[in-house]
Amino acid sequence: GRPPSFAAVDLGATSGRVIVGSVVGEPGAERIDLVEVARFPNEPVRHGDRLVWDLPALWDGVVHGLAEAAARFGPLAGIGVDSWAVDYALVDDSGAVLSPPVHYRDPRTEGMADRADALVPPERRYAVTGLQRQPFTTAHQLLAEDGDLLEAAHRLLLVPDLLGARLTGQVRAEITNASTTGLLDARRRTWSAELVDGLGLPRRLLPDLIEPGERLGRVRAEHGVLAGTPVWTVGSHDTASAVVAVPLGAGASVGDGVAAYVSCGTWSLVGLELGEPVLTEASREANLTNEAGVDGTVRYLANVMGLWVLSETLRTWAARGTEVALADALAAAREVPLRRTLIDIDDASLLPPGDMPARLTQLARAAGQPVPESVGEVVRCILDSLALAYRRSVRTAARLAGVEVTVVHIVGGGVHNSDLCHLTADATGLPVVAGPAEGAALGNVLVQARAAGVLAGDWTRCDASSRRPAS
Ligand code: LRH
Repeated sequence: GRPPSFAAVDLGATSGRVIVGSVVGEPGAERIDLVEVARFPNEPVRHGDRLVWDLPALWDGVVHGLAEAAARFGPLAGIGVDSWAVDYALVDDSGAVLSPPVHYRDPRTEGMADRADALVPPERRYAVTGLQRQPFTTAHQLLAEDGDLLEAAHRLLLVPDLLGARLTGQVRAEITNASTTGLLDARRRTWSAELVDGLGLPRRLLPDLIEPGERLGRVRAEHGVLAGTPVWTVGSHDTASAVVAVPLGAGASVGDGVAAYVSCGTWSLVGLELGEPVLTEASREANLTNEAGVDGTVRYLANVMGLWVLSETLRTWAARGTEVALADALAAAREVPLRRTLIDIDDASLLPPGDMPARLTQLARAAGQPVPESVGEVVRCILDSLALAYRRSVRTAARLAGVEVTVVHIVGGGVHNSDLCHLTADATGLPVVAGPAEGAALGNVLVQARAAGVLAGDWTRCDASSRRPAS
């Protein structure tokens, strides 16, 4: 018969994909074949004075992609949904969306982290959630939310939970993504009533939590060819699914240490997989985050500004009439001396959309570095500064977790940028293993296939206990 096939819906900040993973081969020696059946742009739109996600377009891309998946590989053994973190829709008690999800790069969160601090001290919030300080954290977005809307809202649904609810009618909060809200207790993996109350947020907004690897429900009859297909919970935070796909065990062959990863896309998420969160003050000061992973693991990592800086630079140039292809930009950078200009790529000024080269110039000036002028110089500056940030993040995470890192895995679209992979090896002084490129989709499929009993039931994410921080 046909091999069991699972559809992974993987939504990134610039595009969405439906990828089918089929489990082929003998039991015990299975292989997953991935086929991309649909890819659609994810372009934020203006809604009043807000930058929001185009939910109807995303939904359309998802259902068409799933229909295509069913036509080519059906009947599907399952569907799983992952997306970027933190953003949500507020829904009423009939499930209707009250307003489009606001983009995490919208400036409405300005000052909200400070407001949250005034309600619950940052030390306390970190001790409970282990979450990095970022303007866009869900809790901070909620503090900027329209009061009437909040009052009218019955539930808050993060993007993958919203799609899961539309497909199945089941309303849950998948825990890996829930951990990016700033409202989850990192040790107990439950909502923190203390923080929800302390920040003045209505408890009713938060759905019951669910771990990855459960059956959320079956697709409702109204969805035609997909009706009845099981929907499995996966690491619905794309980074959680990407980390599932990192061959972390391969680190053992490179020495006694552990493997670090760079999940490289719009953002570069740089860090370790641990068995326990690191909730110390030193960790808070380093702004490392502890996010909930699959199988009770912890993603201990830093958000590095990522390829966003490069794509927004290319977009700025194109908007000015100077279209530069990525390949040409990278080629130009190769002609410029290494580390000509190093800036702090994680500077908060680089977060919003807008003129990126101008901001890079400002940062270079402020740092007393040569201002990058040509295409090659600007791209050189971005790549070198990214690699430097990877080094800093790998080292800091290792030090604070009390482990030695002996290999770095790069997964996600960034693996196609071989310049960046080589620079990462040079900067960290460690071997770099690149791939898979579709990490989130692969991790999504792996968790579904295990939940469905298609991959051996005793397969676990990793031996998390061996990655416990030294105490
Ligand atoms: C990457 C990502 C990252 C979050 C950010 C908002 O896509 O999910 O892990 O911090 O988007």
